[in-house]
Amino acid sequence: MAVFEGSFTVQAEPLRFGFVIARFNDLVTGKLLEACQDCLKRHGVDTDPHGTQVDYVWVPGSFEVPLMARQMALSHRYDAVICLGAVIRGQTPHFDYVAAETAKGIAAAQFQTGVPVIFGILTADNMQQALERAGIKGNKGWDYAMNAIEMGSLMRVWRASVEAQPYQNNSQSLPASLKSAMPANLAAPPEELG
Ligand code: INI
Repeated sequence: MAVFEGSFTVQAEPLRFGFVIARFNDLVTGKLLEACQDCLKRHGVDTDPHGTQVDYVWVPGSFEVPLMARQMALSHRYDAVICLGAVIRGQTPHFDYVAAETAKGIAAAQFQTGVPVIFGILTADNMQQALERAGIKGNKGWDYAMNAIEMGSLMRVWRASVEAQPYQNNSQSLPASLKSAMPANLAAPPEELG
């Protein structure tokens, strides 16, 4: 058996990241983005939008984030997609809808595509609390970038191992009772889902 882990050291083959950033509350999302970029840069990633490692997509609000995150993940251009948003209670009576649908949508994008999609959506009771988590007391953006590096590199390690033993051979080695219980969409590699 084996242990699979992501790594934070610069790799021979550079990781690629896609950002989806909500403009709503951009005072907060801009600060989250700055910390993400700082973290990625310090881990050897070229964050220049004209470079080859990072793309940036801006959307109106957090509610629109999952749609773009899913599209970006489906493109298979990225090792991980990082979603940034700030949903603040008190600014709107539909806080609960926006927060819940954004979380569900991001989880679905990740499960449906097999690409790590980082949940960088801050939920806070007020702007003060949001800003405290986006620069005043600390910045969650740094953590989101670390999560993206770890998951992106873990998936490369995982795929390299799976490629050494092709997926179909793995499923053929399963007992017949498990194979027949496996839904068709799980019996295919994630790349074939769409
Ligand atoms: N979008 C946010 O990202 N944060 C919020 O706090 C927020 N509030 O408070 O309403 C918000 N609303 C906009 C929403 O995300 C959509 O852009 C809009 O409903 C159009 O679909």
